[in-house]
Amino acid sequence: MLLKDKVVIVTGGSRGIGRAIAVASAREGADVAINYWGDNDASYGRRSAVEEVLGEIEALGRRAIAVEGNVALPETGTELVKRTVQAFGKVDVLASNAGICPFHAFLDMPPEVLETTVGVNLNGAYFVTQAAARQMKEQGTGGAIVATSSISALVGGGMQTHYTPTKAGVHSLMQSCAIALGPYGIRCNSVMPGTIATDLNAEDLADEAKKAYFEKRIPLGRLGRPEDVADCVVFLASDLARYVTGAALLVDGGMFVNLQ
Ligand code: RM4
Repeated sequence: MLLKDKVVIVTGGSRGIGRAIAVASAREGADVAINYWGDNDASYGRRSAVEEVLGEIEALGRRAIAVEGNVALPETGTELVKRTVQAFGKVDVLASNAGICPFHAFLDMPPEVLETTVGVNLNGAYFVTQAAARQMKEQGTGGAIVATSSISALVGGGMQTHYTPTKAGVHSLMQSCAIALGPYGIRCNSVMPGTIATDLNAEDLADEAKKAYFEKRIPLGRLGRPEDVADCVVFLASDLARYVTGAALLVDGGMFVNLQ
């Protein structure tokens, strides 16, 4: 039980990688607070998805709450931490995972698409990390923060000019927070998922040629699964990584290093 009796917050916890992190944390003994964003787009935090993941966690014998909110708003992180402490008495781990990637060309990128993506992916990570770190500092028993950056922090994407800078920023945020929060025993690291099959990229990967390109480019021969990332987040959140902070872990099946 790598996270026995820990309290874990997961943003974007109702789907994809976030959902896998929430369930993996519960499997390792944690109680879990998930954040979700009940947008007018049914694919964002649809209530049924939230109920499913809460049910999965409770079926593992752990407690779970769901708190709706757009992480791009500073008050969301504050409310999320408050509700978590009210429910479970503390915060030990933050998985700052919420993120969007509305693929779009650069030359006609609407300002609002850029602003929304930066707001959720980078500003949101900043605000939630700040809120969780304040609580961890007050508790005085350290903590672990794991951000979902991306392989896109290291490489570009022609349809992701608004997105890749946010993932580079999330990685850099963890490096700086590792320094700022180290004195309080709070570790900050990021995972860098490669191409993981989730609803974030389902439309993009519906292009069979693109999917085949990725599978050929990945030495392990398959797209990633959310669980592949979640287990790495659990490692970085656990005491197995007690001397790891300011680091980044590529979880990409070898794609990044595969030029030829
Ligand atoms: C990742 C990477 C993947 C893409 C997701 C949405 O950073 O670029 O290829 O599917 O973003």
